[in-house]
Amino acid sequence: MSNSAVPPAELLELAVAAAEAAATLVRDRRPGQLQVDRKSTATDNVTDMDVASEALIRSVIAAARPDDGFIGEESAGEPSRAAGTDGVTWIVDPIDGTTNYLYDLPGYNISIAAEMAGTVVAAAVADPAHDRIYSARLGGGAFCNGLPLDATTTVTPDALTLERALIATGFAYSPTVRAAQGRVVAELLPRIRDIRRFGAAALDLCHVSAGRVDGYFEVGLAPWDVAAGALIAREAGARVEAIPGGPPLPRSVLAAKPVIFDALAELLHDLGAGATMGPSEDDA
Ligand code: LIP
Repeated sequence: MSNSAVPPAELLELAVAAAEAAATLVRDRRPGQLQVDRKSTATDNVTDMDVASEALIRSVIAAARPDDGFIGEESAGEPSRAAGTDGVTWIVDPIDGTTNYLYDLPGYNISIAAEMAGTVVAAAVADPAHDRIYSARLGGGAFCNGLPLDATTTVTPDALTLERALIATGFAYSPTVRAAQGRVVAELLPRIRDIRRFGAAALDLCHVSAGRVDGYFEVGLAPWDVAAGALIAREAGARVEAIPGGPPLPRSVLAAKPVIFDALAELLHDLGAGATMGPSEDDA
């Protein structure tokens, strides 16, 4: 099947179905004791449920579309798995926010994006703890449980300025990168309303989409952390770009309401937020 013959609406329906199936699995079949393995550092973990979730998503997608490519966080080291033959590639984080999941905290999610010719055209992010499914199709708007999302919504009638903005961020797993990120946050904190660290990039982007935070930035992310959430945030009316002075998307991401985007981008540039991860550091 050629690219032009794949309707994004069909990909969106499949993304939502796979995300719902995985959400039910990880929430309702969570074992009493998770099996935990180490990844890049001692605090970067994968559980048996991350692996089971990815296998389920992969099987749901393959049953409907066997010729699509697939890039999943837990099988990313297996190059043969990425290749597809029909121009559609799925980018999947089977549990984004694994630390939240490990500690049985809300805030983990399942993130699924469908990409065609390098552009994400359909996305679903499931938030099992709150029974929410965020979704978007390129040019079709963003939704949460079927209701439209508007990232430009503000919580007070005053014009939003940087000093009134609530900003989410995240930290890399590498201790040296974290130290640099902590220094940036220390400088940022007195210049904004407050900081939030929810612990899952895809949901951070969904919070931007819903106007629950005014902006979000992070360095050191991987494609599966950003692919779905970035489309949802853009379709909800947020601006989503790399951090000025930082690595390109998806390695660094800045998502914010348009009204504060430029001011936040300039401040993050001045604080060196994009440079907290050295070029040789691979922390995703
Ligand atoms: C995590 C992100 C989180 C970020 C972590 C990590 P994982 O993804 O979503 O926000 O700060 O460094 O990348 O590892 O839980 O899938």
